Amino acid sequence: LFSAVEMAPRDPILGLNEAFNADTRPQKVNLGVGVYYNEAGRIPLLKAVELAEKARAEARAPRGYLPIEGIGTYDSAVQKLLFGADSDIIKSGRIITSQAVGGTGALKIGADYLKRLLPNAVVAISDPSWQNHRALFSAAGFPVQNYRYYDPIQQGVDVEGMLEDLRELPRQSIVVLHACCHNPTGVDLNTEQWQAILEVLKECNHVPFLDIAYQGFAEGIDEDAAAVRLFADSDMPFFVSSSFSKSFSLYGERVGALSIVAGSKEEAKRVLSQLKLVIRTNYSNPPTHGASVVDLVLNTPELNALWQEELGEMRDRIMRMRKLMVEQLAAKGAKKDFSFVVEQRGMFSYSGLSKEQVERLRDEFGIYAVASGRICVAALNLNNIDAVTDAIVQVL
Ligand code: PLP
Ligand code: TYF
Repeated sequence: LFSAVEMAPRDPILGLNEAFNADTRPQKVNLGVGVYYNEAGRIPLLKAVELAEKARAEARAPRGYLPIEGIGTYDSAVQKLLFGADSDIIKSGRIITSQAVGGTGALKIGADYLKRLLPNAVVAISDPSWQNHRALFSAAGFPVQNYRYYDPIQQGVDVEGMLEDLRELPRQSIVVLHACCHNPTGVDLNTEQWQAILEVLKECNHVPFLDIAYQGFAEGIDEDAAAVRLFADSDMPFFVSSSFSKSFSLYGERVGALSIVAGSKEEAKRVLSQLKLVIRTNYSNPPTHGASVVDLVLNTPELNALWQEELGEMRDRIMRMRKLMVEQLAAKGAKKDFSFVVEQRGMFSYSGLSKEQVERLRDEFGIYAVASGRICVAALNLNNIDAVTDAIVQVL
């Protein structure tokens, strides 16, 4: 049966983790995978999460099946975070939200539902994008194209190119957009640029699919949801996949959500019924633990405030690392200006290092980065940053 099965390629980023784990050099540093590490170099267990888990253990909650769309109070809390607590669009009943198995699971059920709704559509993703976007929409049966996004010369967004490419897509294409903290570049659209993109999407009847996996990592919870809220004010139907993997440091618990904005409350109900069919034939219903913890934190004012404080600390620490990296590289006489690193948002920096330089970082210094030159700034700390900037200066 399996004699002719070929070895599939490794995921380029998760594969890096395997190589890193196998590396025996004690000074090794993993700047590959998009995970937030604290100053001690560990994935934190947030205090708010710890308290919610304790309360949950003490309540000895039974583990029955959840509804197909997950925990209702969790789904409403997700809507408030994304659209704003006083959002009119929530009150209108036009949004449906379903708990999902991480942000990836949200993209997957969204993609599968869209395949039923628009079987002949084209999907467009940014160039570059999180590599799983292409893989996931291709696996759902869609042809996947790129739209121009990152301009390496200006280290910014090629908005004109992006608008042009979006206009040239067939009408009613599905357009995947990073709502904030673009992965891998760390370069986001500003408000005017979002507005211009929105106009073109509307004109072409495209279906926006906003992916927000780093809410709270750029400026703040509300600020980082600005694009989602702009679309909410537009009357357009759209999809939002969201994730708590990073913002709650709950990577392995797989906590995310898919929200869909429809034209009316009545339409939204029918859409939810169809989405539930997709979920039922996929994993039946989502797991309880992670979403229960997030539900308790978001819906308990003191825990919510504590979580926001902890998220703010993560955001501030990343910014300190960006600044320190730029200062050290300049002080050490790097043959390149890295000041753009402080302008980039979220966990990543598109460093501009070449594939060969990334290879040298790994082989000679035990420093792991993605071949594209993407480094995870959230993995830097006061113990490893000197070694990292020394090594970068040497490979330049
Ligand atoms: N979307 C983007 C842009 C991401 O960077 C990630 C990262 O993991 C995800 C989605 C997936 O999130 P999750 O780990 O919750 O599946
Ligand atoms: O881009 C990253 O590093 C994160 C983590 O298949 C990730 O989004 C990477 C690859 C993957 C799943 C998650």
